[in-house]
Order: sequence, then structure tokens, then C-alpha cells
Amino acid sequence: MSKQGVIERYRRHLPVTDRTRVITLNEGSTPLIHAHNLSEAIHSRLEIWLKYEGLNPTGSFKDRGMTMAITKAVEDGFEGVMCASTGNTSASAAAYAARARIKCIVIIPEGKIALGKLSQAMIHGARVIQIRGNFDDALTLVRSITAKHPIQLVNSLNPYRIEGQKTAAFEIVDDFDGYAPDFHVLPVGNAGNITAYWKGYKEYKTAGKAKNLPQMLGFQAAGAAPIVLGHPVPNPKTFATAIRIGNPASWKTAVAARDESGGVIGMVTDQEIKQAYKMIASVEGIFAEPASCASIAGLIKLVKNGYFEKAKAVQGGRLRVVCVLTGHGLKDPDRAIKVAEEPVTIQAEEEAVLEEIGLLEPVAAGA
Ligand code: AN7
Repeated sequence: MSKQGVIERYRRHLPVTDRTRVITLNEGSTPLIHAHNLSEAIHSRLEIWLKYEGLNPTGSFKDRGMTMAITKAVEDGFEGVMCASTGNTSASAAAYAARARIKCIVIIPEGKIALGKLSQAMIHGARVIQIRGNFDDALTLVRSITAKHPIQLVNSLNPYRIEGQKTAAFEIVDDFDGYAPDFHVLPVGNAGNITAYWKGYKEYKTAGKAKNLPQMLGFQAAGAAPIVLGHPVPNPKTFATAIRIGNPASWKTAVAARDESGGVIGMVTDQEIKQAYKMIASVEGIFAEPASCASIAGLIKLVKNGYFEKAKAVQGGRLRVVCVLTGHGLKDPDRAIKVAEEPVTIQAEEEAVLEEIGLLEPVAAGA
């Protein structure tokens, strides 16, 4: 069967009726990839799986929530939507709004979103407004404006966003034949995604479709870690621009997900994120944007701290861990080029190439 969007796939679990006109780009049903090499490299007791959300139509997990939010905005008669964004939400909103033929306005922090994401919002025809401020300032503006004008807010404060995003938890359980993983690891920015996953796992368990619940392990960047620190961060800093957020909208529900599941919300440094970013690309062949790799960095950190030593696997044997890779690496090629080895430039000659790759002994000078 060709891939259907998440609303069709999980219709019974979502707030739609037979008359709802579904706005979709066939998002979801993303691959859950067994990361053998990573598992071996970091801890033999862990069976690590990667939920590669970068393979959604606009390159991030945001499409799951956006298909719902735009579908409902159209159903409710809105002719325009608006969001604040660190990049991916704006790319997704712009694409789905274009498909629905409604207006889209995005407010972004000037100079702080990855070029790929900016290009998406622009080419899909959104009205792109950059502010001299950060994501939190942008969200404050959007909340105020959408409260007073007939424009639908499509940030994750919009409950339909969470409804759509919870489908990723359903997919994971379906892929594991009715079991949730022992641990679910993901990056935390505005905290909508951790809220959505936890809601999805709980609903699937209540519906009798999941036998267990995972422990939720969320990671913020150390320079933008309000939930870990217990207070808003007025001037958040991290090279993982997607999660450069100092006052998450879904703070309370993120803490609830952590506490109800017996999990952790921790933080990782930019250095740790960078290492994980390179590692996942070089040992598994999977390119995820920096923010996504906060999940891998966090997992590595917990392993080093002995976090998993006493843990028991629900199905016996190895501990099953799912790390969500929230966005595609191609969103932000500048970062990749900065952290990777530079290519060499040589003459267009076979000998020169052979020498470069070590298949030719260099001719000693004066020989
Ligand atoms: C790749 O696009 O907030 O904790 O405005 O793009 O649900 O916010 C993006 C967030 C993780 C954090 N990984 O998810 C936005 C935005 C990537 C992201 C997050 C984001 P939430």
C-alpha cells in the first residue's frame, strides 16, 4: 500500500469526522531503523532504534502536527494561520498552508534559523517576518495577535498539533508489535513533542494496543535548558538553533511526562551534541540536524553515568531504546561543513588521485 498520511492511518484516534477535508502531504510512517553500530559503540546492553523523522515531507516531525492543525484550521473556517518558529514549524506551516490555499505568516528570530528552513518558508509563499528578538519573543507576539484577530495559531499550543504528533508513538508501538520501547529519548525545545509522545503512548495503552509504557528521556541544550534549571532562560544560546528556546510553552506537560514515566529531562553541551551529530552520520549513515542529535548525546551521557545499569527490559534481554531524530541534516548543511573534514582539491590526474588515497607511493624528490 502506498503511504497514507497520519490522519488516514490513525483516524480513529484523532478528532476528525467523515466530512473533514484532510490536508495532507502523506506525512508519517517514517522508518524505525535499528542502529547496530551505535548500540555496539556505546553500550552492548542497549538495542538502539532511530525514528527518522527527517524523512517527513518537509524534513521534520512537525508535519505530523501540521496536517492536523491545518486540516482543522480549514474546517473551522480560518483563512490564515500564524506561528513563531526556530525554523521547522515555519517550514511545515508554510507547506501545508500552501496546499490548503490559505495564508501563512511566520515570525522568526533574525539570523538564527537554518538556511534550509528559511528557504522552505519562503518558497512555499509564507509571509516571513524576522524579528530582532528570540523564539520566545516571537511566540509572545504570535499569541497576542492570534488572540485578537481571526488568524489561527499553529504553534504546539494549538492542541491539534499535539494530536497529530502523538501518531509517532503509535507507529513505534505498531512497529514493535504492541510493545513500547523501554526508553524513549528525544530533544526538548518548546516541549510539544515530548508532550505528544507521552499522550500517544498512554492513549495506545488505554486502547489496549500497547502492553507497556516507556520511560521518557528528554534533552535540552545546556545553554537553553530552562526545564532542567527550573527557571526560564532569558537569553538562550546553543548552536542547535532548533531548540534555542528559553521558556517552553509546554513546560508543565513535559515535566508531567518525565515524572509519570519515571524518566529524566537532562541537558547536553554543544560539544556533546556536535560529537553525537558526527557520530550518527559516520557510524550509521544517517544525517540528522544538530538539535535532533541532542537525543543521541543525552543517551551517551546517561550510559557514561551508569543510568542503565539497574534497568530491566520489559521483554527480557536487551533494553530497547528509541531515539527520535526530529529533523533532516540537509536542513542545515552549513553546520555539517563546519564540523566535518574539508575536501582536498588536486589536479585532474589519475596519479594525483591515487597518491591522495594512498594507492601510490609518492616519488621521492631527487630520486
Ligand atoms: C529538529 O520549529 O520549536 O520540544 O519552531 O525543530 O516539540 O519544541 C522546533 C523544535 C526538536 C524541539 N528537534 O521540539 C520550531 C521548533 C527539531 C526541532 C525540536 C524542534 P519541541
